[in-house]
Amino acid sequence: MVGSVETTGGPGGRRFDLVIVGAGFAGLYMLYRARQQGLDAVVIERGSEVGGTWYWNRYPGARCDIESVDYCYSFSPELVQEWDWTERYAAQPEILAYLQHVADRFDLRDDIVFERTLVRADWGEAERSWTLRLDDGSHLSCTHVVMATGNLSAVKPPSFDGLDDFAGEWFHTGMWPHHAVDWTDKTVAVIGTGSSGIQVITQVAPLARHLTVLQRTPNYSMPAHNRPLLAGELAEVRATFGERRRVCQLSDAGTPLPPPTRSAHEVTEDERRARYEEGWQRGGISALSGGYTDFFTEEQSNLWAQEFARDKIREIVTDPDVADRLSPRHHIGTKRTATDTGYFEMYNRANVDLVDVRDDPISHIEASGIRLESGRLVEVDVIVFAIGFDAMTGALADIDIRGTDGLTLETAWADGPRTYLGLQTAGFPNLFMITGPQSPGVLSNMVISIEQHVDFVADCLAYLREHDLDRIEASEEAQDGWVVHTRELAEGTLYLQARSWYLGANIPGKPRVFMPYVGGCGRYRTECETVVDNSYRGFVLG
Ligand code: FAD
Ligand code: N01
Repeated sequence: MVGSVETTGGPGGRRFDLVIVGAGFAGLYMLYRARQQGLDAVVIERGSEVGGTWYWNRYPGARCDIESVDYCYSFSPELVQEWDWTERYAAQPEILAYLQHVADRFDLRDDIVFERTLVRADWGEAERSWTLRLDDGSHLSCTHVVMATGNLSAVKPPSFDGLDDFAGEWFHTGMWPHHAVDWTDKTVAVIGTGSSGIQVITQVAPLARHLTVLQRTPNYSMPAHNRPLLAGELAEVRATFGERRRVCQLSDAGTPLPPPTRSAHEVTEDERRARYEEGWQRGGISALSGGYTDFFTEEQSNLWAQEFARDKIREIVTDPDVADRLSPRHHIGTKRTATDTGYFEMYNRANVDLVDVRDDPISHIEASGIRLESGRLVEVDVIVFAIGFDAMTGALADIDIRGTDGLTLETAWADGPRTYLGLQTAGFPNLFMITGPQSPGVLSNMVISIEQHVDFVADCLAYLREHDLDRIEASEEAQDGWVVHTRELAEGTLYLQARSWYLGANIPGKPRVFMPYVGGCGRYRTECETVVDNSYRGFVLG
């Protein structure tokens, strides 16, 4: 066991009030809140350090796409004042350093067990507690468990035939090694053009001898216009932080940008293009999506924005054939839009090739490289798999979770996740998820959503103690209502038309169910507040 917390003792292991799984943004803040309430709490973390996403995703170019001053905690005014973000969009080392600072500053490490994975969790109705089994065979038990296991923490494995025969090095962006990778004189292939692929391509192309990008689906990417933050800007943000944060909390996406007020149909073509251009010059993930109210709901409105984005690609990429192959056709925003620093420009370099693996898929990997179905061999020294994650449900599916009467989470979610508010699933009492499916998490600035969920859970645990209660479970009825509500909201959007990880479409055999809540952070927060104001309506307390 790495860490000073003793977890053994008795047949079910030592008993805690609360076990938190995961030491990313969510787990760290959950531990902080639990400590404030005097709970006996422990965090179990697979990695050997805090950070979650920012511990695992160390690939070159990894950085956030929500502005640093908003992609951070708000719970400590002192922390807000003392941490100096250096760039508009912080890079992975800086975000990791921030989370390490949080762990140290609030003395959280003492209650974190590193290098241990939760493999099984069993609810015991008689004892009213969870028994948890870790990968080293040790057990512990607890009254409540919080899964802060992350939405993008279970990597999609590179299950290509022949990978073991590959003579070179290979890496997955989501499990990047801690040592530096030497790209000099190397021929490199990057598989995947999601946000991770786009970031890594931009960094590796100038360093490698040759880079081949294997693209299955072209992606939209907005310029980040990343730059150093000036001292004056930080001071201004700090002076108005509370107000800025409140705006984020009540917004749709958890950012301070003013929401659009008009449909794209209400303006002339010139006005539309001027507004898109203004967004492009401002940059960031909502450069185009923040333009008009019907961007996500109305085909023509979305199409106008798509055309603008494709025109930009044609302007940047000098070879018209390459530009055409890089031009996405899906509704913009319905797969996560990337942000970049010079991504499309990379295809003007003589050492970069684009290979289409939609029409000519990867057959297998062999000693010298990647063999396509046509027989073509892409010979490389290094392969980077930027192929994504089993998103939203993958980390939970990796744990054998058994609730009342032995009901497994696998069975309960066989046709897709079913939750109440994305916080609990009926049949799994006292088990909470942070930013679970059917909550706004992945469609928002996740730190805003994480803080809101952690606050909900912490306040709920305090309420239970105040009322001398120790059991809480979502009712089937409330859950059914929430699942229908979430689905109906999504049905009014274009999201359902894309083959995205939001829909589970990137994982063979995964049920095609749109998993996030599209109603926005502000609306969702109000829904949660109403539940609390009505004595946790929809939950059964005992
Ligand atoms: P995570 O950070 O994923 O932490 C979960 C932790 O749980 C991990 O450390 C994992 O090891 C641990 N764990 C999981 N299962 C187990 C188990 N069974 N036993 C023990 N430990 C376990 N979001 C944004 O809002 N803005 C961004 O700009 C942004 N950029 C991103 C960039 C990348 C490269 C990626 C992959 C994601 C990005 N995200 C972004 C989403 C990001 O995941 C969240 O913002 C946030 O970091 C999630 O924090 P978390 O604590 O919920 O989960
Ligand atoms: O993963 P992805 P990601 N053969 O699933 C391709 C966050 N994030 O790690 O689209 C060939 O988006 C796949 O192709 P297709 C952010 O939320 C944020 O890039 O399925 N190709 C796709 O191109 C993001 O959405 C940042 O046809 C295969 C790519 O691999 C989420 O994390 C940075 C393939 C996977 O893209 C996930 O991003 C990084 C195969 N067999 C991540 N399998 C920021 O900038 C998959 N692909 C903040």
